[in-house]
Amino acid sequence: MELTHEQIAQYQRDGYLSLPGVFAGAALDTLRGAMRRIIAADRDWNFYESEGGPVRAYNACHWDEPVFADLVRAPETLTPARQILGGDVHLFQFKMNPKAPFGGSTGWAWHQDYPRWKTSDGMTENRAINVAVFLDDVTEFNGPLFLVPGSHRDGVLDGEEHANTPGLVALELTDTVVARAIDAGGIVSAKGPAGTVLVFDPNIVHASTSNISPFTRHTAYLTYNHVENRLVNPTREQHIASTDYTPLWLETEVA
Ligand SMILES: O=C(O)CCC(=O)C(=O)O
Repeated sequence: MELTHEQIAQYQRDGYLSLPGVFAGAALDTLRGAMRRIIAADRDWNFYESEGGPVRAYNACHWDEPVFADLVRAPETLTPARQILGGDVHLFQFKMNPKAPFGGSTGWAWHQDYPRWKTSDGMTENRAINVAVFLDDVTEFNGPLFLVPGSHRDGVLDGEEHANTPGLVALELTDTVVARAIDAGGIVSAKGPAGTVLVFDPNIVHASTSNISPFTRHTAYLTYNHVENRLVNPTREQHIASTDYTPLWLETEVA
């Protein structure tokens, strides 16, 4: 799935691009089947909201699920990543975030992704991209991602450590920084039917609230990194920050 020049320019300007209807029909059913198997499995790689609480992130789903391993190499995800990053990429991270109904998940405070990867993993530069695949419909009710358009262009902003969830600490942005960013760019809510693909820059300011609706919300996040952009002092485990720099190829390229 090749992005047009206009779509790439839009991504560079806004820091995100929403592509509804990329997965539909049988392809979407296959992804949702894999989602259900991951949810039902007893996995070592999950993070929990609290001890004995609901899952906050199902990490490294592609290790357990061939369907998700295929998703990493699919034209719908890999091609836009390679186009935007301008070369060969590896998979840095794969996670599926649930938003449990009736407030079961706490949400994500305002943050940027890249500062954590720089601090904890030694990612040299922001030459990475998030490709989100909506596995459920995302509406205004079930905890959509909030994005601040254009905020990625300001680079790394002032943040502070926030350690409420072990292993998933985010560098939370200060209220002043968030207010300034929103004053400049506004806020959008990334909604769309299951099967939507949302690509976004790791420096975009983003957050999400808890989900008080009865409707669940699972989104898979694939983070690709340019193969030249090595992690110089990684401190986290492979299921969170992969140092396997093998370039990814589409199925059709390895045949
Ligand atoms: O899934 C969400 O709502 C937000 C996830 C997020 O911001 C993150 O994992 O960094």
